[in-house]
Amino acid sequence: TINEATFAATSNGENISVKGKHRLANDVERVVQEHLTYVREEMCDGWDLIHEEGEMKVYRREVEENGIVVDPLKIFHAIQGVTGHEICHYFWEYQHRMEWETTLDSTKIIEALDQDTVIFFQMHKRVWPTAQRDSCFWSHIRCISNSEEDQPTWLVVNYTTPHPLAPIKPPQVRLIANVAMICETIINEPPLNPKDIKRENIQCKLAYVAFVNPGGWVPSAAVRNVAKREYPRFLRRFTSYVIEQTRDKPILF
Ligand code: 18C
Repeated sequence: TINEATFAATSNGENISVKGKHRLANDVERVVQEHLTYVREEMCDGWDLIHEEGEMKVYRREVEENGIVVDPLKIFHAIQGVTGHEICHYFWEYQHRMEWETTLDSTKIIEALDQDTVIFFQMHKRVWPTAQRDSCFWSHIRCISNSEEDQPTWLVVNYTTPHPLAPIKPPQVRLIANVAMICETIINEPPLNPKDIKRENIQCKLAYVAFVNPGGWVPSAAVRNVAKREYPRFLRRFTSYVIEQTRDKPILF
């Protein structure tokens, strides 16, 4: 459907803000919907289970574009004692990032588009002997209600965008990322009164999806080794961090 914002965006050839919608609102909407469709697709031909650890399963599909590894990655996990809202909150919020992210030298917010959407500029740790990577992406958090009875789905999407405050400065190489964290909350043996739900009754089913293009040539074997080691390490560390942070706090549904 063509709405006013689409019309404004196409008629003058660039994205502008229309009636309270920010200039990237259409982009955000499209990418969120793509992730919601993609996450439900069956894991069939071409997907390899590259790592399994308790409830965590890491899948990858080997894909190269012009000799550059751009392997899509999907991780499924189930975490006891936390909600999808809590997982997404800690994944999205800037002030917690450096406490669980081990692959960054720095992170900063360069623009807030609305209360759920900000633009980050990040400097990644250099992996010797390849050039250092940086990234610039919008980051959006959202709650989607499915029905009256079910807990809502929470998601965060991080998607590369150019920005005047983040010019590419060689020797840094800009990586291109399209990442989603999509979470559902399950309540096991729900007590009659919802107020009596305890952390032991809840579980978060999580899907983490990443398409990362390193933005320039790096040896395929090196990228695949780093990815195979670093993604499970990230999810292990991040989920333990959320469990630790929320343990004694009221449950955030
Ligand atoms: O999703 C994650 N973090 C979010 C918040 O920061 C955000 C990040 C998106 C970018 C992800 C891409 C990271 C590539 C970093 C390259 C440097 C790796 C450094 C390793 C240091 C020991 O959404 C969690 C992200 C978890 C990232 C795990 C690392 C994945 C590596 C992917 C391969 C890319 C290769 C490029 C570098 C060349 C390496 C030989």
